[in-house]
Amino acid sequence: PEAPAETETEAPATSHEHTRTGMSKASLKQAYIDNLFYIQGRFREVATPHDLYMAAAFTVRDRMLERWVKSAQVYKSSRARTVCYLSAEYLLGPHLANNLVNLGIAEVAQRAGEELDLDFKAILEEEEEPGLGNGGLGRLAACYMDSLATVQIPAIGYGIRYEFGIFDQIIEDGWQVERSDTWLRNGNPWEIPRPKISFPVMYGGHTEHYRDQAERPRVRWIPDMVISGVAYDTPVLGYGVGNVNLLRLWKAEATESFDFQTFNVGDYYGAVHAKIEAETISKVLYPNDDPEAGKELRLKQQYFFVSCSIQDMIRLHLNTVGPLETFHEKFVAQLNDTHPAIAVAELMRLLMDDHAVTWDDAWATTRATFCYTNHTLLPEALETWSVALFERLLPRHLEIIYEINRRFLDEVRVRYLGDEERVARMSLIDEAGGRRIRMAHLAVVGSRAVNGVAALHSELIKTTLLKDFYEMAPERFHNVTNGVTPRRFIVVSNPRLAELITEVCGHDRWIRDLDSLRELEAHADDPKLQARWREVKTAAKRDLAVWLKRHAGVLLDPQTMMFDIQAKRLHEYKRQHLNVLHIIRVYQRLKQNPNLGMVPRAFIFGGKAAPGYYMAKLMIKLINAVAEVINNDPQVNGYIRVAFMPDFNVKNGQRLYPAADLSEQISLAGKEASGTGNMKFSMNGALTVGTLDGANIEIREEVGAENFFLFGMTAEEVRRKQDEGYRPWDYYHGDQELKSDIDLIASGLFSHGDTNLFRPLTEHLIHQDPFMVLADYRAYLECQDRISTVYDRPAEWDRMSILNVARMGKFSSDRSIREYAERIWSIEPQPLGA
Ligand code: F58
Repeated sequence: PEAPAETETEAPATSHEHTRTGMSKASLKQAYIDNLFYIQGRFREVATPHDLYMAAAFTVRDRMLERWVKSAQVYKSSRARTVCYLSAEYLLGPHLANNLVNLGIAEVAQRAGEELDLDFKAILEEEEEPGLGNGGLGRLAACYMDSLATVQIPAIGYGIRYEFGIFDQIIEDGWQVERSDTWLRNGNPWEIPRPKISFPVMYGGHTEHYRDQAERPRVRWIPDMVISGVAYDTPVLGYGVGNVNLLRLWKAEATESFDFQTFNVGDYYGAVHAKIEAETISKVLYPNDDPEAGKELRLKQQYFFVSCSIQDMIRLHLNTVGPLETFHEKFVAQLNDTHPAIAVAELMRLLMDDHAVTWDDAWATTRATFCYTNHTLLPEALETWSVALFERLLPRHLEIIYEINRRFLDEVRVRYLGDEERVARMSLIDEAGGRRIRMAHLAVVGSRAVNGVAALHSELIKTTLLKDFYEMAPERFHNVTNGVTPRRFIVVSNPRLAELITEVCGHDRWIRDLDSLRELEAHADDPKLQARWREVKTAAKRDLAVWLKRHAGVLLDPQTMMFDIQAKRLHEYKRQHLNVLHIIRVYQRLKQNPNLGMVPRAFIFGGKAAPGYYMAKLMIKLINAVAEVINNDPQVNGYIRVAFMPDFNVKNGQRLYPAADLSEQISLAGKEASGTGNMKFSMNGALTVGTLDGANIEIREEVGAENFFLFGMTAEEVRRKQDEGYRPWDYYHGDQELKSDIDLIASGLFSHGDTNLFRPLTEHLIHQDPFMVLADYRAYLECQDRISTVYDRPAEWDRMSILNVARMGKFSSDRSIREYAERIWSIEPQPLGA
């Protein structure tokens, strides 16, 4: 089965109580035992934990496949308009628990497991997550896949089946050490290989211009390398519905004809080499959260999955709906950042070169197909590729980009007579220095809609990054504030909270209609609810404490300590070092006054640093160094402890969000496009300490300013201060406590007397401080003091926590997807019953 538009499938005659796919406890038990035997070749007594997991996975998968076939048939016969989400990353997290919840059989499956004497929790723990993404952008794609299915929008997610996902992080001597992620080692029960769905992908060579039989000018691309992309399909089931969408990830392989025929006949070693080179393309995810310019393999990856995906869309369209003129009516393609932006040139190429469509018609179709989401304003994260690299790798696409640019710039000239500066600014080619292609400009010019991911971010796009484009076509600019799926981030990860909410509301409709959490508001002051709310939180903290004891060797007291958590990629703009400065301040206060009656706190961090990002790695070392001193100082360690959770990923994130009292969202205003961790924490009853950045602003609006701990400069104030000439040195000398905190790091206290270790960090703060840590330091400390005061008044804190959850409806990714569907995609739900 292939949703949503496959031709070759007929539904088998199965019903929900068919022995193989029944949903009753008895059917589940029987199916489980059968799968253990017929798929794993084991029976209970000799099965390994992994066998037990695989049997559970196949039992769940069978139940999804039945719904998948039905979805494919309905979508096909209704010729449903379909969204294609193009993303180089999907940070999916473990499937099993999520699919059980979406199928609505989590409880019955648990009971079935108990009757089979299985350790249900251990089985769930056994799953290795597909870490096919770096951070927020990849996780957003995964949340959107869940919501697309749940709100019943026909969709295909296209991406890359990396053999090695984001590296595993271990901490050695306080430093991050990377280990390769081998998620496919034991097989992946959730994917179905489709060897017959494969496409050639070409690289290099040259182009030839010729006239076809009708004397039309045509172009042919003669590549010097051809590889093949093979589809691997993962079904994505919506919550409480019958809709199953398709996540189609491409694996790179050598083409048979290439390695054994076209390529040097008889040259066995050469052929094997070609195979390795081809397979390299989908081998590993780039672990950087900002692109290093000029990585040839990265461009190869991007083009690889884009080309396969666009070829697949054309195939599906020709198989079902018909002529290419209506391609954009059948499909809308969402570009998740600029990584797939080459799709604009690829669709043009395929329409013109392979299907003899004229430039004007191809352009009209292309422009009507694509939409582009921007996820960053940081200049170093904006993708550009050197023209020279393009010429070498994608010569035909370079020609097409030049022609798009020529026509586009002519429009600009006619619109803004004589404004050649504007023409240079808007060009797809950056002519300054080495000539480079601006992928964001290609994405904008080739799309009918552009959006940012939170209100502030979308405004900044219009006034800074894409100002010229906005002035030319304001109607194409939108905002769609990010969201996260409450299935994974409440129901799966925090079952105690989910149960309590359901009990208080008297229904579980909130899981698909998060706005209905508002019903909790009426109970926010109820002492009985507050007590239970607190119990739920403490239980989650206890779980986390047990885990951290085991995996980080730190002992935290869930009963007395406030859990203050910052979990996200390590980056200077996210300002983990601001958090550390606060910890050091509290430490110094305690040392000066050991009887200071303070609220005990556990400061918990999690996050990976890009392997080549020196400063981020040094921040991890600093956190661990501070942890070592504080946790071993008996004078203070009854009050404060510091823990670094190793290997923050989706699975480990699910342990953190439920256990947080306080969520740290402290980026410099204007730098975090949206943030989504902020939403996950708040949905689980954490209060936020945050700046007016990204979606924090909207979270504060929703939960109420009185239920949010705000500090720091606004984006506007940041800009002004930068324009005036920011001088961190003045802050350093103007604030005794700040100076003494930084000096304490520099003194060698946290580095066994080594005064050099952290010098790059402290010096950088004092002299450059590009993210204005020092300017926001004082406001942050004052805010943290207010937080401690409120935490000391449980009734007040609990009320605020309940109200945070009650008012998080807006941040369900279901809402985001509905906005995309209505405002950007013009696409209607296709309801299918569960
Ligand atoms: C993130 N970007 C934003 N990029 O930083 C965050 O504010 C936002 O909430 C999230 O996107 C979702 O919109 C992000 O995660 C990456 O990881 C890219 C990986 C590939 C290289 C470029 C950055």
